[in-house]
This record gives sequence, C-alpha cells and structure tokens, in this order.
Amino acid sequence: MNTRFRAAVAGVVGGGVAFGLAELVQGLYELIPSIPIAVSQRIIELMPGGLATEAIGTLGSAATPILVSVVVLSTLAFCGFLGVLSRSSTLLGLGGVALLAAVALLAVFSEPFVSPVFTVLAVLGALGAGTAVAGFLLDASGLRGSESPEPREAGGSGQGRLPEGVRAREAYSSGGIAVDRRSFLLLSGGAAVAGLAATGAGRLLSGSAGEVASSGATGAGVASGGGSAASAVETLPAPPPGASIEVPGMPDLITPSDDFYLIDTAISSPRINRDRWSLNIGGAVDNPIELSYEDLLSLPARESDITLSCVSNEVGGGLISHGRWTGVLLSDVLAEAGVARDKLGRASEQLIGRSADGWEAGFRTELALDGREALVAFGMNGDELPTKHGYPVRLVVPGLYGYISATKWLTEIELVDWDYDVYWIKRGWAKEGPVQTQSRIDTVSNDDELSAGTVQVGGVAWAPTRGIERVEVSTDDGETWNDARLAEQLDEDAWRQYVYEWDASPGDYTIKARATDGEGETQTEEEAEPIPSGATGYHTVNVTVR
Ligand SMILES: Nc1nc2c(c(=O)[nH]1)N[C@H]1C(S)=C(S)[C@@H](COP(=O)(O)O)O[C@H]1N2
Ligand SMILES: [Mo]
Repeated sequence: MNTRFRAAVAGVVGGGVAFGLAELVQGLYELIPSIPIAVSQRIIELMPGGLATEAIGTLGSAATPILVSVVVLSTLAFCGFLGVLSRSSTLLGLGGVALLAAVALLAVFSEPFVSPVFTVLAVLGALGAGTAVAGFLLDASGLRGSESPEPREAGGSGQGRLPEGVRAREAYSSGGIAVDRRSFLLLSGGAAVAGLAATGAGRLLSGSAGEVASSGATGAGVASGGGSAASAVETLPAPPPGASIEVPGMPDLITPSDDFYLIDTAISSPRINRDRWSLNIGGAVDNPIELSYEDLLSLPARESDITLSCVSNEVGGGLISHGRWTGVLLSDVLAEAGVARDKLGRASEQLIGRSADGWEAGFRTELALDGREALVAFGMNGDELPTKHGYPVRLVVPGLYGYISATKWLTEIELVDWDYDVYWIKRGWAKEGPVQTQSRIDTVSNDDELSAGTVQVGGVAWAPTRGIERVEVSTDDGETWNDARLAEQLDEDAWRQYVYEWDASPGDYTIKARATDGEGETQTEEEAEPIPSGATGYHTVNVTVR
C-alpha cells in the first residue's frame, strides 16, 4: 500500500464517519435534515424541468436513490482527494472540509422544518469527527501535511486512542509508512464499519419516525374524523358493480393507495406532525387566516371521486390513478379567508399552493370556485393521506394536472396575480393545465400473441370534469371504428372503463382507442409530447392473432 493510497483511504473513511454520524442524528431528531438527501434535493431543484420530470417519471422510484448514491459516492471521492491533499498541506485539507461544511449547511437550510442550532451542531460535529478520524489515520501512517502549524508530537494525546495491537513508536514515527499494513487496515476498516452502522441506524430511525408521523389516526380511518372537533363526513356509497368491467388486465376502478402513481420532487417526503401543522391563507384575500388541523376538520367534509393524472404521462402511460379523497371544499376554506368568486380581481387571479418543502403550484383561482369539487384533502381511500401522497393535507383539483394544482404537504395558500410563475412554469411547462381527454388500452399490450376468437380489448378513458360519453376501438389502424361497451360513469371527475369484444381472426393488427368527452369532443389524434401541455394522440397497440 503506497502512502498516497493510505492517505486517500484515510480521507474516505473520515468522510464515511462524518456521513454516518450525520445520518444517525438526523434519524434521532426530525428537525435535523439528512445532508445527502438535502444536497440531492437542491440538485433536482436546479435541474431544468424537462430533465427532472423525465428522470422522475421514467426511472420512477429508482431515480432518487441513484441520485443520492451519486452524491454520497462523489463526496467520499472528494474526501479521498482531501486525504491525499493533506499529505502536502493540512491547511488545504481543512479548507476542503470547510467547503464541504458550507455546501452541507446551504443545502440543509433550504429544507422545511429545520432546527437551526441543532442542525449547525450536527453538521459541524459530524464533519469535525470525520476530520479527526481522517487526521488520526493520517497521523498513524505518519502522513500528516508538512505545513501543519504544530506537527504532532510523538506519543501525544492521540496515543491513548490506539488499539492495543498498534505500537505507538511505529505509529508516530515521522515520514513514510509507519503503522504496518494490517493495523492500518484494521483501524480504517473499524472506522468505516462504524460509519456504515451509524448510517444504517439513522436510516432505520428516520424511516420509523416517518411511520409515527402518519399513524396518528384513529383506527376507524378518516371517515369518522381524525380529531374531536371533526364534523360529520359525507361518505360515498361503494361504487356500483356496473362501474367496473371484469376483464384481466383492467386497472382497479379505485386505485389502492399502495399502487397509486407517485410524482414529486421530494427525495424523502417531509415528515410533518399534524399537531404542529397549519395552513396559512394569505395574499390578496380580505381576511388572511391560519387554520390548524382541528380548524380544518371542523368545516364540512366530504368524500369525492377524483382521477388524478400527471402532465408527464405518455400516451398509454401509468401516471394516472383514481382516488376516493376525503376533504373540505377548497371554496369553503377560501371563504374562511373572505374569498368569493365575485370579489376576485387582477391581484387574486392565481391561487398558489405551497408545500412544507417549498414546492409550489398555481392555477386560476376561479377554477376553485366554479362548482367543481376541488378539495383540501386529508384522506385517501378511506384512510388518512399516506406520507408520500401528502400527509397531513394536500390539494386535489378535478380536471387539472397535478403539477399546477395538487400540492402535497400543503402549508400555504396565497392569492396572487397571473404574472407570478411557479416551479414547473419556469421550467417550460404550460401555465394552464387542463387534463386532456385520453384513453388507454389495458387488456392487450404491444407484441401480444393472441389466439383467434373473442378478444376483450378494454381499458380506461378520462376527461375529468367533463366525463366520458363514448369510447371507440379500431383494430385496423384507425380505418374503421367500433363502439366499445362503457361501464357506468362513477363520476364526471373519474376515469371510465370500457371494453370492446373483438372477434379476432389470424393476422397482424394495429389496435387504437379514442374517447369522446361529455361535451361531445373527441380526443385529438394529433400526437404531442407531454411537455408543455400533456401528451395527446391515440394509444396504439400492435398484436398478432394466431
Ligand atoms: N409538494 C409537492 N406536491 C406535488 C408535487 C411535488 O413535487 N411536490 N408534484 C405534483 C405533481 S407533478 C403531481 S402529478 C401530483 C402527484 O401526486 P401523487 O404523487 O399523490 O400521485 O402531485 C403534485 N403535488
Ligand atoms: Mo405531475
């Protein structure tokens, strides 16, 4: 092992110890953010919009762990470099550590719910400990920088920390490799294992803290009210059997919460204690107010069927799900702040929803007051909101894509003018985001080999707020169209299932579907990318019948 390699190992191990300690304390206390997650978060925020959604949309849940890993590994590599650097200059090495501290502090202070004092202590303490470990390993190898203001004395205070097996004389002789290879490996291996163990413990702790944050509900679920001040919730009856078509491959009419698509820029969902949560309503309103969770629950609540979809959903894609949301009408919440439709003006044209993690979305305030069932939601599918879907409170607005409307972890509503541009708008997505009428083929897929006879071609179609009036299926690439059988419409805001019974004979086929909304408008055939206004075109599937 040459000296440069040892120095790099010392740096990497020091970095690992720092990471481990930082992760451990963030797991112990919810108001100290995770450094690698905060740094990754800032990277996502600085990415151009298309790239960020693409990454989140296509790699799905894999994208964020990959990013966090890249952040951790490149930081460790940098620490290795600092180790090598400190052979010639301790000062430069320490300068590098100061740089790391600055980046870490900048990143964590943009996180929601930060305790400043504890966070600074955690960051500096972890980096200090990591630096000490690296310094110790460098010393033990006699590799300390020559510029070091006070060269360590042989047999100094560090001696007591050496394990039995390490001979102090050897360890602190100056110049060249002193500790034998085995001892060095033992020392650094031990420190690395400690760092890893601390990281694991921290991850485990923060995971379980997340559970605690979202398990406050009474076992009876939200429908019975999560708090004592709750008024009764108008619940929905079970969906009629006619609203579902039983064909293999058909998605559930109501998407189970665990399967509900997930899109956000949060690497780890904000952990919010609902007793500490409040909703501020301000900006161009007559009566700015702050509502507690109890206040919200004291307003009349309802259950509502709303299909939610993401603007980055490709034609035929899976970024759409249907939920049964429990919440208070957004218009009722706005009324508490003195907002009414006839009082809207230029200054209050746009409604901004802001989240605990600083994300924001905005849409025309009018659309919250035009009679649609826009909800300040605190429940999903009969239970409270899952952490990743916005616990404790989020917005759900029928007919609008999520990126302009569906703020999760909602903490603030502000009425502003139309010129104000939020997160995704600055990144090139359309300012108005009504959901495009669309249909998807679910029961057969590309390259399927089917046997001749009856083939059930089915799926879902949606045009939230307008409803679906007709779905047609073509098996000859759009030359001729056949009416599909429609399931009962659960709600105008919900997707609707359809099936076409196709009498298939052997051959190659190109199948397409198209939907017509409740206003008689058929979805456009024109193919468009998701950016800026949502994908359009007919979902097309190629199959072979044998
Ligand atoms: N705080 C916050 N809310 C957010 C987002 C986000 O990144 N942060 N993403 C939005 C987008 S783009 C969509 S499509 C929906 C998705 O909601 P879901 O993850 O519950 O399906 O949430 C919206 N709400
Ligand atoms: Mo989205």
